[in-house]
Amino acid sequence: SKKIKIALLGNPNVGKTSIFNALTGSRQIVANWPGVTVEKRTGVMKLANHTVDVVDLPGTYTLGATSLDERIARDFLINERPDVALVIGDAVNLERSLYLLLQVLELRGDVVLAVNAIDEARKAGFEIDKHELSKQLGIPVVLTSAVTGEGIEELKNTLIKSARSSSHVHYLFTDEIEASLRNLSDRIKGNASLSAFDQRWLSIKLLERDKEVEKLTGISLDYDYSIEIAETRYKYIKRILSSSVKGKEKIGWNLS
Ligand code: GDP
Ligand code: K
Ligand code: MG
Repeated sequence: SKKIKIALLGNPNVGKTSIFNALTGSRQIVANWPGVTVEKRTGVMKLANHTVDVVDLPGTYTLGATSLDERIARDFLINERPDVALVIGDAVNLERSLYLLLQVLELRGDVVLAVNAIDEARKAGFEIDKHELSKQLGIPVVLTSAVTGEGIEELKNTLIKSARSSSHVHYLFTDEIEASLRNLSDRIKGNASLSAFDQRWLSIKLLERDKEVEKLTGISLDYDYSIEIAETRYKYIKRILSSSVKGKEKIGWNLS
């Protein structure tokens, strides 16, 4: 069967490498990303007759490409087009994890969320409803613990099934921002050198005044919607979490 490529990403210290190890076992190579001293871990996951290439991307909070780690993660998603982006979330810091997840969803649709450290969440006394979370986000969600092994087999099966799902837009910005996004998409559409990129994603990045995308598109706006865009994401996350997490008042989650 066809070789599948999966990229792991998530905030720093959420258990990416631990999950990567659980998926690939000893079938892995550690090197550096080209030209930089950031560690690159690649490995192979075996499941039934499938052989899957897995890459452990550097930890990031956003995909803004303002740091080297962010740029490596973002460029990999754009240039290497993995079949699935596996976002590792932290069950005890899910808001922050979802903030990154939404940005991955803006970039590409084939996304799976692993809510890791579910053992710690249970200890802290709250419950995450993975079916509700999955319904709200429109993507598969698996609860995992790299420590107890919970959810690892389910995650492997979910990853194999998820390759080649289709892209969606999962939430909308204000009418004003959506109108700007349509305008920008129209401007970008005519540019053949940008055909490899998702137009909506490029447009969002232009409204956020992303320097890389400004260079890439040759478009630089004289307004900046990055605050409004961040607020929309956070509002959406709050709504999702209020329906899919029980007992979260016990741990006092903080935003940004
Ligand atoms: P990374 O920075 O995202 O690659 O995270 P690591 O895999 O290096 O893990 C960071 C820390 O969290 C380590 O001490 C792990 O042992 C711990 N850890 C990872 N996954 C879990 C988990 O599911 N449950 C618990 N309790 N700890 C975990
Ligand atoms: K941790
Ligand atoms: Mg790591």
